Amino acid sequence: MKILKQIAQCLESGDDAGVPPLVRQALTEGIVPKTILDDGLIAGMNTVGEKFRVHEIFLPDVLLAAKAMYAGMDVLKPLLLSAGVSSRGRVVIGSVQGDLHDIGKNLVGIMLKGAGFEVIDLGNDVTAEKFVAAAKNNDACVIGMSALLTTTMPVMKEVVDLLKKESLSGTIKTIIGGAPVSQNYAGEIGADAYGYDCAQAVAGVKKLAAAVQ
Ligand code: B1M
Repeated sequence: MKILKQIAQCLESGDDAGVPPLVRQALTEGIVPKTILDDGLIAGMNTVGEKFRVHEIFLPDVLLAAKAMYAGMDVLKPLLLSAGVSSRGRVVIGSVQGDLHDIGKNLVGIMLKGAGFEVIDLGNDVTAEKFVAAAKNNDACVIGMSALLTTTMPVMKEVVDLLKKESLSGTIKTIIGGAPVSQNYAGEIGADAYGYDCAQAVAGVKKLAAAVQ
């Protein structure tokens, strides 16, 4: 669809004022929010990542694209939230220590809220100790961790290990996600679930919450 391509291109050029009207236009054309998110905004961001990887663009360009991504997400957020039902349980989320990437984590938070979970968002650069303390203090049933860097992924294992050490693995479950993370990695570190995208994150959290409640 032409409009989705336009959204992706506008995001790639870092035009944060241009993206929202295009997203609204896509909605009036009857395209569902999830498609606009996946095939417009995220598709554009993936191209940005590829161009950055091959040094075709640089960090300031990526920052501008991130700003444009957030401008588009602001339009979709109320629509993604509207499916909400009463609380299914509390989930602590965050991007792991050393990681400042928070767009994917924020999307996961929006979708979880939309699915009826209470979300405690610790932001980015979150230590293992902070994840576990927040889950304990808030009586959360799941910790959701996001990592976009290969260098920060190991913090996920620290969280899993800390839960084990404090004998909390039975009552607080873990789910991980982010571009460098995989189902295999989840198995390797002993995390309870892996989400490829925010929709899978919601499905995974639902299963984990049902298992501990
Ligand atoms: Co950075 N960056 N970045 N960056 N950045 C990547 C990740 C990179 C792959 C780019 C590249 O080289 N091609 C690369 C990592 C290489 C690696 O480790 N293998 C990289 C690098 C190197 C860096 C710096 C080191 C660059 C530098 O300083 N020289 C630096 C590190 C900063 C730090 O964190 N300490 C850096 C900085 C930045 C910005 C600040 C400029 C900006 C982030 C802004 C922000 O988040 N507020 C940025 C961005 C935007 C990117 C790319 C281009 C896009 C990431 C993104 O937001 N994607 C990225 C390239 C890429 O991923 N293609 C890149 C859109 C988002 C919706 O997708 O977060 O993957 P994502 O989330 C998905 C799924 O992964 C999943 O659901 C979402 C979709 O539904 N998901 C979960 C995510 N979390 C989940 C949790 C779950 C379940 C699913 O359960 C809990």
